[in-house]
Amino acid sequence: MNIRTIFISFIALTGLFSIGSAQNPIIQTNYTADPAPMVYNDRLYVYTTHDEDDSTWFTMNDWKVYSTNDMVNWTDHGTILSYKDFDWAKRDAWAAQCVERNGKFFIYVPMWSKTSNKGAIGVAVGDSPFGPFHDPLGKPLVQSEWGDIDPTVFVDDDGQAHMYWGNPKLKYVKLNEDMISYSGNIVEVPMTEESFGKRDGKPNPERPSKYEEGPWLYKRKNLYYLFWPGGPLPEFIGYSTSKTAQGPWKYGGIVMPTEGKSFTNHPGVIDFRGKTYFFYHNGALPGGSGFTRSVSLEELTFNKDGSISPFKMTNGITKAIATVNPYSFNQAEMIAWSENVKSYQNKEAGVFIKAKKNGAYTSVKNVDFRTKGAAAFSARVGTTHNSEVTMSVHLDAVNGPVAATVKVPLTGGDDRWETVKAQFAEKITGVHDLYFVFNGKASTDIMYFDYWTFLENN
Ligand code: FUB
Repeated sequence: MNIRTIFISFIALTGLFSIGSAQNPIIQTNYTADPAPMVYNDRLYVYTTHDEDDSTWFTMNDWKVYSTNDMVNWTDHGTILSYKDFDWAKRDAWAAQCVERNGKFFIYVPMWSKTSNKGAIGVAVGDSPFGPFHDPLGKPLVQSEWGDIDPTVFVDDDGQAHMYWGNPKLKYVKLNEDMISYSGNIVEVPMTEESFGKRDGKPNPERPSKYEEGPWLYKRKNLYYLFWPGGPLPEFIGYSTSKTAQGPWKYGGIVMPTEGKSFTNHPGVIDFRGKTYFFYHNGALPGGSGFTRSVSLEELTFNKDGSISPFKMTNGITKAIATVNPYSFNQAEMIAWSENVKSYQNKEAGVFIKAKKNGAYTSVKNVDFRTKGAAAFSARVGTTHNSEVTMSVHLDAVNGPVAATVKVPLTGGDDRWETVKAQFAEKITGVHDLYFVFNGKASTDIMYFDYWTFLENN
């Protein structure tokens, strides 16, 4: 019996078929929030903030970036910037956005300034989506008053860039071509009912409309959209439109009603390969809350007149739009879904993952073994335990047929790694989802895993 026959028998026995399971939240290996998507070289990146584990406040020290080629498998590129990279900042690495212009990457970041003791917005510049980024100004780009948070930057077709930001006020500036300075004054946007809707509940002079914070500027068919979290808390996401990037804005309605175990939400909207995607956050991961949030994703569709009908949070996008090549070196931190796995980074391995419990697993969707099929599997792994630790590769379900099992060597630390190999009795061909299942007797940190690859048959 070959592996394909085993799999078909397995399906017949269990009634299970490889239908898409939950894909939201898209990142399970860290708490992430405030998603800011960017497309570069036909790949979709999402920059996120990072809620520290067990946070009971917005304890946030750094920013991360993840990317995908297929909308379901997300590669963790690790921490790319921290408030510590800015001499003038002392905490609060809050909602950021990165944009590319002329081959340079500009990330706009709000932080608490130790010089003014107020929030302020800085900018860092890098030569790749992952940086390294540096602060070219040595001081904030914008420092107006309390509430200088949540920058969004949009470069228009004519080259003019605008940066909007603010809580509770909404402000903008026209950025210069260098993207690290601006022209003219900071403009305060009138918070009218017509622009941002009539606020429910008790009148709040500080917040005369529904607008709270976290704006996201986006353009479609010559219409500008501002997406923003609205109040009173817990936040929903609303939108306003305008014929120019500077307003006047017209309230459009609710995009995403309040939902999902977090009293904040945050929009990020982007076009990618002919579709529009809407990123947001909630508290959906185990241990999730308003201070331990997680980034999720939906497809965004527009009505014929450009308006948006409200939609709810779902299980996410389950169908991959491209396949994964198993014969490349694939990072262990490229994950469609995982349980009880955390990601880390160090000098020896870059970003890698650790299985925190016996039975922890990661999955990778839509892996194309082609017709020749795979003959062998290898992976770079290690453990600190001398009791038996194994990693099994299952096909199409976490308890699906086992394609390969490797014994994980005692390397003694995640700064020491070994590459292990497994041969198959039978070929694997065609398209499969892979499940890497980690087993060992220890109560925590079962093993660590850096990358994997298959060898194609001749
Ligand atoms: O993540 C910290 C703050 O919470 C953000 O800056 C706001 O938009 C809200 O999500």
